[in-house]
Formats: sequence, C-alpha cells, structure tokens
Amino acid sequence: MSGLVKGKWVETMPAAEEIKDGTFVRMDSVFRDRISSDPGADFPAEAGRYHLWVAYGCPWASRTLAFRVLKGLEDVISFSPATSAFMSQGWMFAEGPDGPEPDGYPLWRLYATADPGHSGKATVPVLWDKKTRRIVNNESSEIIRILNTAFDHITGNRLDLYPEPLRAEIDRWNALIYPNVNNGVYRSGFATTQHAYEEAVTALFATLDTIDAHLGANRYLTGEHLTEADWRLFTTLVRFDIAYYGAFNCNLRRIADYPNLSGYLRELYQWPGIASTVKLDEIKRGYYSLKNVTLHGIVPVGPQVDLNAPHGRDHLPGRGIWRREI
Ligand SMILES: N[C@@H](CCC(=O)N[C@@H](CS)C(=O)NCC(=O)O)C(=O)O
Repeated sequence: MSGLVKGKWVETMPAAEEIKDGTFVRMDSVFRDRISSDPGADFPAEAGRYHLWVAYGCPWASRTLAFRVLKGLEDVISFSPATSAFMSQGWMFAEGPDGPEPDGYPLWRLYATADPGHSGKATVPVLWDKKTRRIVNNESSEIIRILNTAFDHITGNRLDLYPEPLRAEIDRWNALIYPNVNNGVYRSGFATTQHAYEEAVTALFATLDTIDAHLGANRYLTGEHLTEADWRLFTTLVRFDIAYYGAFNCNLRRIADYPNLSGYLRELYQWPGIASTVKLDEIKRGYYSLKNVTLHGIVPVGPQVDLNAPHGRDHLPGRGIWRREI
C-alpha cells in the first residue's frame, strides 16, 4: 500500500495495516473540519473559495459530485477530476493548486502542502480551501453533510437530504449499507482468504436482498423522500454490474437481476444532473487496473447496461425531495 510518511511519498508504507486476518479494514479519514455559514468561522461558507478533488472512478468521491449537482453548487464549488487511475504516485491531476503541471500533479502533494508532516494515505475526495491552502475534510460522508446545508444562504437551495424527522431512519440505513454494501464490495474484492471473501459476499447479498424487498413497496429507502441514504447507496449500485460483479467477485447476482433495485438504480441515475457525475468507462477501467485484480490490464468489453431505460417506479407513492423551510 502506498501513501505518505511524514510528508514524503512511499510506494510501500511500513505501517500498512489494511488487511487483518485476510479481511480488508478501511483506514479512518483524518481531516475532519466543517464549513460554517457563520462568517467568523475557521472555514466560512464563501462562493469560489472551496474546491473538490475527486476521481470519477471512486464511489466515495462520486457522492460529493452528486451532492454538488443536487444542491446547485456548480458555481460555488469548483472541482478537478483525476486524469488517471490510481498509479504508482497515487491519483494524478492535470493541475495543482497553482495551475497546470506538465507532468501531472499527484494528490499526495496536496496532502503534503496542507500538512508537511502528514503520514497516511492520499485519498479522494478532498474538500480543499483555496484561501488557506488547507484540507477542510477528506471524509465523504461528512463532506456531503457540509454540502447539504453550509451554502444554502448563498444558493437559496432548500433541498434537504438529511431532514430532521427522517434522521433516525437514514442513520439506520447507513449503518446497514456502509459495512455490508458500500464497503462490503471492497471487503469482498480485497479479501486475501477464502473465508473473509465468503463472509463479505454473503453479507453483501443478504443486504441487497433485504433492500430489494423493501423497495418493492417503497419508492426510496425512507419511503417517499429521496435522502442521503439513497445517494450513498447509488454510487455503489451504479458500479456494481460493470465493476464489482467481475473485478471484486461479487457475482451471486447482478443488480439487473433484482426486480426493484434495478429500476431504483435507473431512477436515481436519471435524476436531473446525476448522469453527468457518472462515467461508466472510467469506473470500469479504474477497477480493472487495480494491481490485485488484473495481471495484464485487460478491461472486459461487457456487460452492456442501459441506465436510460424506463425505471418503472412511478406507481409507487413518492414526492421525491424534501424542502427545508427557511
Ligand atoms: N473514507 C473515505 C474513503 C476514500 C477512499 O478510500 N478513496 C479511495 C478511492 S475509491 C482512494 O483515494 N484510495 C487511495 C489509496 O487507497 O491510497 C471517504 O469515504 O471519503
């Protein structure tokens, strides 16, 4: 595993502890600040001040791209997509914070700029403060909560993806879906023992079965309103048939085989603006270029998926979005 040791990039980190007894254990994100609408705050909400560093292949980074669009933040928060899949220097970008870089700009330099003594991985997404050249936050679940509210007084956007009355239920879905589905596909794909792999895959499909049954009678996870829980699930579902099924051996069933999950996935994909955040070719290429997945870098041609086909979910009651009173 590559990463930073005291601000320097190393291709094999000495203290790599990502695999325990054959099971993949995700490391915690370390930059955990917030942006606030209070002008005196450390990171005050301002148009044009913050930047997202993302990769289209990455499900965690894609959450933040989805929220940027859903919350109408296109003119408020800029972003850069990585230009190449995860390479020996990690994620690469065409430009760094000071402009174009002819040989590309590796993400680890951003981490070293924010914290010259930083040790750990250099992951996307990163929410970056251009003014102080610091990382506000590199944990996607927190970045999407920031985007959900912090800039509302600037944009006037009232969409609430974490509404107070639904929070307990959203939290319950997140607590089920994060370990078993979002991270479950990685625990399956990165397992180094048969037992760890089978444990992850079994829990993954048991959870997908539960969700599919629930979606037979409910338009969205919490019922009638689209929430954060749906979008967190979406970025994994949209990668499933083209990447996780083959590259990560998550092959008991495809999402296309599920009667309700398949239409639900298409409805979310067809939500205004969302398709622009999903680059299917890049996703597939990214997963099939991982060293532990491919020996020769072959990217499979199939499967063919049609996310623009009718979703067939209109018979279920649902008002779609929850608007916050201002
Ligand atoms: N907890 C982080 C996880 C982010 C993450 O693992 N991103 C992957 C890409 S999908 C990454 O950048 N990996 C680089 C590495 O492992 O060194 C979040 O949700 O924001």
